[in-house]
Amino acid sequence: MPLPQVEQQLLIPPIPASLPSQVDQTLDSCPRFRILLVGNSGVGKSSLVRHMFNVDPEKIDVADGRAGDADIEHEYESSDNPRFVLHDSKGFEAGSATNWDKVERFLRRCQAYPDLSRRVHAIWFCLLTPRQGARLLEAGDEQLLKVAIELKIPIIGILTKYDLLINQFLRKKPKVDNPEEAASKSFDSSVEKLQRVWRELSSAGSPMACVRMSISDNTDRKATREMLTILTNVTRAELRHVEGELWIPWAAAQQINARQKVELSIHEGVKKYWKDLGQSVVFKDQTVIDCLRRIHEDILTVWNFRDPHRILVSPEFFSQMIGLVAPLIDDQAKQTSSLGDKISNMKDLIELITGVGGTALALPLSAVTLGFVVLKFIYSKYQRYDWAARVLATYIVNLVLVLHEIFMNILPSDPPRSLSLSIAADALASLKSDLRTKPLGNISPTPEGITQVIKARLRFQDQ
Ligand SMILES: Nc1nc2c(ncn2[C@@H]2O[C@H](COP(=O)(O)OP(=O)(O)O)[C@@H](O)[C@H]2O)c(=O)[nH]1
Ligand SMILES: [Mg+2]
Repeated sequence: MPLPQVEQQLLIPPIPASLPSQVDQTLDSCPRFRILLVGNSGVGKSSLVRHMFNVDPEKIDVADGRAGDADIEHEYESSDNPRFVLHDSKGFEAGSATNWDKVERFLRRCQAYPDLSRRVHAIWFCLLTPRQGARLLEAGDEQLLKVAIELKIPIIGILTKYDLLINQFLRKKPKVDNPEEAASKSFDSSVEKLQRVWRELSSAGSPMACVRMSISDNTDRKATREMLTILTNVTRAELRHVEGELWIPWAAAQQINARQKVELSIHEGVKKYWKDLGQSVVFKDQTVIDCLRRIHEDILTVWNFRDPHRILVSPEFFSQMIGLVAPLIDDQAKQTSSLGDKISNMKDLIELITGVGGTALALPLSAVTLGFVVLKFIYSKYQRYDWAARVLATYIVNLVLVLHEIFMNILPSDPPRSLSLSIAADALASLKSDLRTKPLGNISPTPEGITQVIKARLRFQDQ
């Protein structure tokens, strides 16, 4: 797969306006997930944001160490991940009453907006995991909990630098023979203190959402990823009480939890473009290549990869993905004469492609290996055939699987992670090899059929 050329990118024609993005439409009412970060300077907010949203902290800084400088009104955003926006508040150290007033005023004003996109969707309340007798909450902290409860803003307690608590017990070895367990117990008792405060303030009956976090060189990366994954699940779960489908911008914004991406891909797909693939009304009169591109780009919007070279929308990647369904097209097309026999040679095919005019996506030369029948199929108008539906359904499954593979492969590297050509090529190769040993078979081209195959392949049922 050669590097996509910049000039070529400019030539990629837009998908026709008659095939509007379903995902954009869904996200239109609330395109960004808005989080208020609360926590004293140095507690680990920037590190958390860097990992969760896969952004460069240099470019989006959360008021590092500039005491008093943090303006809660400021919208911190990153061009590397357009799906989230942060507000930063310093913690409530004793005596910082003015700061507290500002936060309360800000929250009350935001939550009064009728427009969901302008409200604060969640508060991440970052507290240093207490060590040996240290206090957890400061004077103003209870006020924050009170207002969050009153305004029904999901609030999640994040106890940061958990590794330092473990270290403390490690140093006590051999007196403490299981430092991990001792740290866990100490953590639980801190959380219990927090829950006591919470119970006094909240009438809901459910405990406060709390997670531990450690992001440091002396923490196993896998352990960090597990903690971050728990935070993605807890954040999503806390949104269920809020009106609107806030989990959608959340799932698109976070860059840790592949399962949430898959679930959102399915949720959006089955609303429109994955429906009735054999009888599609929305695909009527469209060329197959545009139908595939719409499906493709909608799924990409959900995954929201940091893809500076635009590899995943390049004609090269697209033709590789078509290559995966090429055998299916070849097989079926041979058995039907459905593709219009007017086109029987390369010259006619080129006419067909150029006939679609400047709007047709030109596949790279490498795509010629796809063969005549395949090219004819994708540049022709969508037709209502069962086998065409199976091609589209198989394309969808393959794309979700390959994006999942890419996501999981880059996840272990340090953020900000960018997609590279070799990562995309490796994921494709790995999927191809999987498909050889375990072919997808005949997918039922219904939303249920597609969903079932994706989940079975990714073994989601087992979790
Ligand atoms: N040991 C340890 N250090 C951390 C952790 N999270 C952040 N740090 C470090 O603590 C310092 C402050 O972190 P930063 O994320 O900038 O905190 P912020 O001021 O709240 O944004 C940096 O040196 C981080 O590397 C953690 O979980 N464990
Ligand atoms: Mg910071």
